[in-house]
Amino acid sequence: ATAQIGVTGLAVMGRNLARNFARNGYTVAVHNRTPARTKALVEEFGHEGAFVAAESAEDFVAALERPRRLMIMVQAGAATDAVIEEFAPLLEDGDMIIDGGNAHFSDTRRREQSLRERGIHFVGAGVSGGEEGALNGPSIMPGGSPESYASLGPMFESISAKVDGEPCATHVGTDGAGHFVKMVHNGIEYADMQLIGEAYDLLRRVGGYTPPQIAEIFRRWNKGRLDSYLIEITAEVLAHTDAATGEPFVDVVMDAAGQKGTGRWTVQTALDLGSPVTAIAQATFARAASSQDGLRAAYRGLPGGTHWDLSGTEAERFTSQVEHALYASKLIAYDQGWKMILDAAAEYGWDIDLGEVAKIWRGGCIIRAAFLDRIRAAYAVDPGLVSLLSDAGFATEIKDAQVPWREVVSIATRRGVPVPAFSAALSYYDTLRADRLPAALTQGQRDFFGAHTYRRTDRQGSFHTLWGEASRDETEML
Ligand code: NBP
Repeated sequence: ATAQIGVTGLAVMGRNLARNFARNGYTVAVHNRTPARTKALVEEFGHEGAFVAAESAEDFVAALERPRRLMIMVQAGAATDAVIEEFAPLLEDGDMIIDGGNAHFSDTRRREQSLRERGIHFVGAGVSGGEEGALNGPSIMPGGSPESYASLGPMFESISAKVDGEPCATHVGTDGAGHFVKMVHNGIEYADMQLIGEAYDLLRRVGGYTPPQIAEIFRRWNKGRLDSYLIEITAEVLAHTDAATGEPFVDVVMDAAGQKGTGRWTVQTALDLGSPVTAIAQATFARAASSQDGLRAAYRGLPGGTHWDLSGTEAERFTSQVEHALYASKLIAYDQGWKMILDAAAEYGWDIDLGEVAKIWRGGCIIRAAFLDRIRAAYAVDPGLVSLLSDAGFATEIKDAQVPWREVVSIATRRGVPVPAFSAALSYYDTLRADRLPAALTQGQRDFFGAHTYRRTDRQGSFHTLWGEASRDETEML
């Protein structure tokens, strides 16, 4: 037994993670259901480090030093359960199974509990950064027991991305906390991408800019507070010309967005938790709407807004307004994601350090951005922040964005350019900052038709009004 870690499941992700461990000096046992993949890995990349190729499950387990660290990188869902069931009987007390796939956090909670009862540490670890990240440094979000992190942490930290010398890996919390946080990361990613898409659409349809000109605008923004991987690649995509037609690449791509499901999971889970992640939800629905061919055909050609051309100076001013609107909306989308993590932490008893989450998202993952350093700094000042807007710096930026943000949403509405995420973010902001909400009327309606009762602003207790009675008496309910 010589290997410090074993990786089973050697498709793109597993293969690259195994190579990353090996390149960092660890001896890695490698295994795959179809042995050809194991053989290919060792043949192609054996020179990169120390690999122990195992054909059978027994050989694989025997190759691992104790306590064993066995990482599963197979398809999420039934395949993961099958692989756990294959290996768990071969393991002993204190051994660790790490699932680095995109598991739903509730599956991770179930698996953790059942393996804990069998003396095995089960660690659901969110791994972000795709194929490239897995090889060169992902952001790693492990859940599971603190004891397992004491053993695995140094290894995860050594293969993870580094920002300013700090690793993008930390113990997020117990059981499913790591996969939960990875799911919210992806939800935020959906929102970030949709907001960038809306900014592009506005610059094009209202600002009158061409895709290469918008690429330049994004490059400029990427030098400021919006500095991020997603803005950087957006500029690349917009600057790209299609070789076959000579048209801007973005104009030859079908405008129907796909999804693999993590955004949907975020929204479904948010509904269960009562977390109002409206910008993330709009971004997820925007992808769904884009793929509704029949519905789009039925709506196409219906009347919309008014068109008018902007002068050169107006377009420049509008560009700066869009930057404000994008930044403010992004701030809100992140705030929604952060609050959702807090809500889940309360629900599932996780002790999650939100400043640490910002820290490990600064590198390796898709939403990596300078902005995350700001979030981290805000939590360093006040670890108990309920909202990012309670931070003085973010509060100032939201204040400065007020006029341009509202102007952009209103121009978009008048011009008939869809801005579901910009407007959801703005409405969320206006909802939460309001002194009074029409929720009072909702309560009245609910009490009227369903005797659902209401609370009063001036007295304690629960009340019901006898709506059908002439006197409309109010009754206090016990
Ligand atoms: P895939 O998700 O395509 O899974 C392929 C691997 O699963 C192969 O090794 C395959 O073995 C194995 N497998 C399957 Br399918 N069913 C199995 C079973 N019943 N028993 C044993 N092995 C089985 O691989 P991937 O794209 O490398 O992703 C791995 C995990 O990482 C997934 O959970 C994915 O969601 C997650 N993830 C992916 C990315 C990404 O960018 N691709 C990013 C982050 C996380 P075989 O070779 O014998 O068919």
